[in-house]
Amino acid sequence: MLHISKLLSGVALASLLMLGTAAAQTVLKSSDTHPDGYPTVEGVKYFGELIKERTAGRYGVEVYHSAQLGEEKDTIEQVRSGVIELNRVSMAPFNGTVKETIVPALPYIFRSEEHMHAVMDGPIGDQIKAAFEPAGLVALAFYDAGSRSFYNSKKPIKTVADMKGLKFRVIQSDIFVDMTAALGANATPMPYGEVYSSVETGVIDGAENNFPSYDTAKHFEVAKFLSLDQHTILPEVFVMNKAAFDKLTPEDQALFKQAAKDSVAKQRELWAKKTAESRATVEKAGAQINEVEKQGFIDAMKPVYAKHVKDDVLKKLVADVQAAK
Ligand code: GTR
Repeated sequence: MLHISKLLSGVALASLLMLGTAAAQTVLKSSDTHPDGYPTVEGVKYFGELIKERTAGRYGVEVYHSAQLGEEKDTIEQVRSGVIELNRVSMAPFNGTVKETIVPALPYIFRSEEHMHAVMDGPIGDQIKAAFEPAGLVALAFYDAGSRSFYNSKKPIKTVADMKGLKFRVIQSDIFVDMTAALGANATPMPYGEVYSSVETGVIDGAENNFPSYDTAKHFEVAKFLSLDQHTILPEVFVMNKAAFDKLTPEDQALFKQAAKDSVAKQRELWAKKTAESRATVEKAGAQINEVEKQGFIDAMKPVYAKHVKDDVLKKLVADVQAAK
């Protein structure tokens, strides 16, 4: 008897130990353009650990990082059609389909990262999240992406006049195209994965992004002048295919939403750390970073607002964001 109970507890222990590493019963696929270890990849992995733990292994997540499933725009189609269940992307590529995402993508709409957090963590953020549903998606969380600035291979940009004639790759959104044009430069939207070689071969002079992207995609190697105009403080979005979400029980839906919320704190912590590390890395590698005369950039954005903030819904949202403390 003693032997059997010992044996049984041994088996129980072994299966308990396995729970941590064994695959979940239903593994949800998630895409990310960034490499393993990048704060967004780690944020989604953390979400996966939480749901696995909280559903006792019924659900888990596999993150396909490093654009294994394709460039961002293609993976957005995959999550909308249900080929994959989850995706972590920028909100800029949604500007044409989910109009409310235009608001956080507007240049200089946020006064600081704190202002962005206050807005996106509150009712305005909820309104933007809800706007994803008609596009077949449930927005589970917003993740930090710092601020985006221009970098190029030619020279430091100090004033708007320095932008004249430069060719930049911008993220795939008309707002970014129009913003760059309003600054006197030329914009080409193209997939993220093509930026490095396009700068290297001189097809473009540079691009725009945050410190962790500038670092991990190695753009600093080919475009060493980074000018901190900080045109947007646009957060990322973590979405789920709506049909897949609707199939969950109400309890599991609440559990997924809570896990996503809990992963935000983790991602923000990782983001702050990675931003500092990336800045140090690129500076050490010879990147030249400078401040710009920002007011000139802010003033130049009037036509972008005039063109993209047209209907009453967007006008009210913009006013609400500006009024938020
Ligand atoms: C990054 C963002 C990516 C991708 C990329 C880009 O900051 O995290 O999702 O949108 O920018 O510029 O394409």
